[in-house]
Amino acid sequence: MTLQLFDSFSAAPRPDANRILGGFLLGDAPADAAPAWPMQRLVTPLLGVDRRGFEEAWVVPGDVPMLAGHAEGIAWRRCGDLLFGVIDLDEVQVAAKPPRSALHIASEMAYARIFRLLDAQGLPHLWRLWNYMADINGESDGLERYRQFNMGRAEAFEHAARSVVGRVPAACALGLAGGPLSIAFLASATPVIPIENPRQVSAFLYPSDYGPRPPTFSRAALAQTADQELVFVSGTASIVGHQTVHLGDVRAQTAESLDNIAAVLEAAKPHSRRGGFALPDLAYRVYVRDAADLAVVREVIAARVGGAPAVCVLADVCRSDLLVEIEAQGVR
Ligand code: 3EB
Repeated sequence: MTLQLFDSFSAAPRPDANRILGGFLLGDAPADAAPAWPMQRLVTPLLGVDRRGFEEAWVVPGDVPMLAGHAEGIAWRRCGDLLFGVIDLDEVQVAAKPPRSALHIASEMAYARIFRLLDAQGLPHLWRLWNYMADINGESDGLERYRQFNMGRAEAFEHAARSVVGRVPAACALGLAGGPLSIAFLASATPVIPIENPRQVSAFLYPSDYGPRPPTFSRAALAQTADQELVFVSGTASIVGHQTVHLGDVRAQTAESLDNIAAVLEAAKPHSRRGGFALPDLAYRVYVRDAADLAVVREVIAARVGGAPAVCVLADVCRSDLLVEIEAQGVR
């Protein structure tokens, strides 16, 4: 099984719908009818391009049967041992049960549903998760909403008897102006190699200064199949140790984030069968808190990644002092 990444900024034509395992649509273009494949929509402006939409999709070979399903708010497709799904959960439909907020409960519920689906499909190994929610830095019930999400996520992992430290998937968690709690996921029958960053405290070991429960993700995941190696670099920000550095300085925050990605790639190298990945080998998604920072962010990234693709969107990063977050993936 080979996985390929399609994106709508490339010159290549979009592959046949029956070969798309799942994907993403970024941008604030009015929505067309939902496609046949699971697609996570990020309704937020694209930055620095003359386009209203950016589509990205994971493409599988045409000769392996595609299975699909839709239940409990999850749309998914499976091809061989790989499954891509999206769950959208409208938290206003979820009742708070003090002291647990609606977002806390919705997060726990969404992950519990994902874990049930993966158990039913016999594909327990999560590779990568993409988490989006409205108003991520907003506070309700005396706690920042990202911290509420972290509580629900950690509880779901525990209820499913999954580890919350060490072997955890790669992920990102961002805020958008509105919309549901939306979680996309890529899972498989085989585990990934989780990679940590020697420059950073593992997020799952963050001290309680950042909330009652630490985030459940690894800094990167290295996936090895018979004929491919894939790397998923989690959302990466200007954090050294466990602290935000370069307060208010978007240029330095961007450079520090890239230093962190480079360090993660370096840490992955000894595990690679193909010599690892370097910064120019990856495709980037960049979350910028303030559109006015775009030019600086793009300049710093371009200087380090060469011509590698990088799509920028407006989004809130999960600490209010972080101005930018960068994630990346690569296939070879
Ligand atoms: C950080 O390093 C920045 O909660 O899933 C990055 C990637 C971040 C994933 C998550 C959060 C998450 O803590 C924030």
